[in-house]
Amino acid sequence: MSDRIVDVRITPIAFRDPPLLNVSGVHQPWALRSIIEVQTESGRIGLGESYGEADTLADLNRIAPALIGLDPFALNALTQVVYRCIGNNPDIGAPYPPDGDKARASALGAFEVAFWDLQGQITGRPVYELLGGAVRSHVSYSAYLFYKYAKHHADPGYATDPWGEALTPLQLVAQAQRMVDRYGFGSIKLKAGVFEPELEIAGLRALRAAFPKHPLRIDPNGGWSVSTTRRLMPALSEPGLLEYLEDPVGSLEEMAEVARFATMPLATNMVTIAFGHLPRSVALNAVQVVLSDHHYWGGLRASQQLAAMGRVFGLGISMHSNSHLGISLAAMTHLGVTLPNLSYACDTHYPWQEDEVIEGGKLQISKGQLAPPAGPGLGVKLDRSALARLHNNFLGCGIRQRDDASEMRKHQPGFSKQRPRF
Ligand code: GKR
Ligand code: MG
Repeated sequence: MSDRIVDVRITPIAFRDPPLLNVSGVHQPWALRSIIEVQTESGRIGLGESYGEADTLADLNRIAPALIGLDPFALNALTQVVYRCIGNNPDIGAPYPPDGDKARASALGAFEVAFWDLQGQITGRPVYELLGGAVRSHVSYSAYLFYKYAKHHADPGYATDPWGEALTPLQLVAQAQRMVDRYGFGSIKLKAGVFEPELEIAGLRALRAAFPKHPLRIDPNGGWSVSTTRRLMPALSEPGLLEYLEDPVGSLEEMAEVARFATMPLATNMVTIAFGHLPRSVALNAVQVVLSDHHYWGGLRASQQLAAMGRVFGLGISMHSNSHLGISLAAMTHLGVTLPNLSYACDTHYPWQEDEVIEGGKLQISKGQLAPPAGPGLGVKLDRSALARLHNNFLGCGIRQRDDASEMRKHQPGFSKQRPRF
């Protein structure tokens, strides 16, 4: 039964995002995403969700017309179309150019999820079954803590949020408590690189005291130098403090240097972010845990391949996140239940977003876990009025590129996003 693609729509959206701090600055009041709809001749609509910045939108819109006539089962043809449209290279076996690769892999991931959704609808099967079946019923997610301001700078539409300020260890613990109470998370990640590292380690210790059994991680996003990380290592090595240390430093070579004196595994979503990075990463033993992310590794199939590489080379597999809504979470969860070696709770920004674009509102994480939404495909449907409202936000918000540094300069005029910061 053939049900070919007749229409592809890319709708940019914007939703409210709290003032979360990181090494690059602070989140803007609006986060951008794109909603991808791939429609077949029988009227089925496959969904995807990806980045909403101008460069991604341009790539997706360049590819969209070339998908007309494709069969949603033809994932290799999809790959070739993407490679032809982005980077002018139809050879899917060609070496991975680090610069071009993220753009291609991201575009592929965006459409590939919609193709899987269609395959599921056509066969009456959930996506995880098409991916080989579940090895677990639920995916575990971690409480993703951020230092944060109480409100955005001079944004009358977004005066405060229910999370409040989090700038001190006590406030961090309160944030964690709220996350754990509401969602039952069983592990905790702290986004760091914001304050002097000793202050952030004091935050970790406060979390450890309040949540003695929760595995903890810290992620300064390359905000520390190698020598700072060396200085901090005794404190970070306190027994039972960290399950892994994520991207303390900003390059593969520096991660390799840190790995030589680190007492815990190093994780990354910054230095090993494409298949072409794996050989050197493995040769240098620069990282021991790779954060998968179907949005930029090339989709669900590529993420399974990454997990297989992890098995071959003894790398742990975890999952990275950015601000996102429910189509992404559904895809992450379908994927996550199929990965035998998903050895850590996955990151998600989902609790930070109040808005939703799928029917029925927010998916419910409970006991720190989520099962894939039931039903064929991804198991989620677009809420058309929410889509129109969020698109309207996009048209009016004035943001076209995420820029945490400029946003931070409204709070601290001298802020620069220099890295390493400490
Ligand atoms: O949302 O501020 C943020 C994060 O810092 C995000 O941009 C990172 O991509 O969550 C991510 C990470 O783990 O590095
Ligand atoms: Mg990270």
